[in-house]
Amino acid sequence: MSLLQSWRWYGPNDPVTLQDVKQAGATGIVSALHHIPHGAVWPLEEIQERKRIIEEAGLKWAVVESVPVHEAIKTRSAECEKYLENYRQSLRNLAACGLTTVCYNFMPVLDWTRTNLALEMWNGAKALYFDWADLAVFDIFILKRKGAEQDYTDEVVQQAKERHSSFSQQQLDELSEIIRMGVPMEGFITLEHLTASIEIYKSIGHEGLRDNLAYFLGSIMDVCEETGIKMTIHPDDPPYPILGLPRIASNKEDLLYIIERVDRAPNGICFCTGSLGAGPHNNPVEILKAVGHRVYFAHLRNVKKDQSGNFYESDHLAGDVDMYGVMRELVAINRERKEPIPFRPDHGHQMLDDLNKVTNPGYSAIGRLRGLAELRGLEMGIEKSVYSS
Ligand code: DNO
Repeated sequence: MSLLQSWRWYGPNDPVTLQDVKQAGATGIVSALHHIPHGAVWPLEEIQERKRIIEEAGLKWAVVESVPVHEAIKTRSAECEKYLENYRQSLRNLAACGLTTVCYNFMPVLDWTRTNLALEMWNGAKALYFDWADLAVFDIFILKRKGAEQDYTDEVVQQAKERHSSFSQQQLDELSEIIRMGVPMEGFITLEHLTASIEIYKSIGHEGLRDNLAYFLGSIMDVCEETGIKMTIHPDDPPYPILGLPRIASNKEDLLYIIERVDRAPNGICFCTGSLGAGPHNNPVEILKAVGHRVYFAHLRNVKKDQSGNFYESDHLAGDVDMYGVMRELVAINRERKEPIPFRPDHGHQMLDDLNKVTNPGYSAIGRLRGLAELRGLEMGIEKSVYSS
């Protein structure tokens, strides 16, 4: 049984169509109802409608990515219980439609963070990029966070000062938007909101956030066990604290802590090689060996870091992540499963015809098609050479 080759599809507004997905060779769809406000119950009819569209195209909705966890749950504030009940109801509705693998993250306020969405590669393709000095420009001069300078090395602060004085207003506005963007369909967070959240998380801290995650998991596990839902937490991207916000899913210890603290089978992991691989402290193959029994979904992507810890998203098979090692381990884990583990080529370069199109950052068609093709080939090569000789 091979892994389930999947593809993130943002829904009917995605410029990449389901027909494109089929031509790329994926059979599983990873999708979410992005138009439902965070925290609201996902209505049964809407889930059924999305499922119908996917199935009519001859595909299968394999993973729900994501059912967002409302900030009131992450911060365990006043309306937490209401949002937990909503979350449980969304899970029940999903399960009623046969959807049982759910991805989520527990990153405070922001989802993934980059500072440039179009870093030009040597061959003209464009990649997503994270640069500490650009983040510092935003943090120190745009967000003006109290004490921000202390979170960067002197060298980065110096670089940030130089860049800040050389950037045009338009460049600064763009940088600010890029950092404040998460899932493109779900809008931007404002500077005011970000500043207020940073204050709230300061008092919660690392341990507090861990407790809030454990509380969230504890509150939904019964429903998961009753309905067969498997939850998969997405690692922090990038996997270290930024903007003074705590991070609790950034390395092997964090992931082990999460699965052991709420030690129930539905408490699983979305193994994202690109997120984990961006941390100089992480060895994704070793992490997968440690937590593989709870991995129910994988994002396969590569990154290339420089000495200062800046990184760009590299070709799927070329970068700091030992993709062969990851795939070999994933294939081994998959062989022990009754259901295939879905994986998707996570992000891809904007390339070829896609350079002339409006695409969602990281989610253009052709770069992901290339990634999927390479990853499927790698999988087949491992299957044949390791298991069928
Ligand atoms: C980025 C994605 C993330 C992921 C969420 C999961 O490309 O991997 O946005 O979907 O963090 O909740």
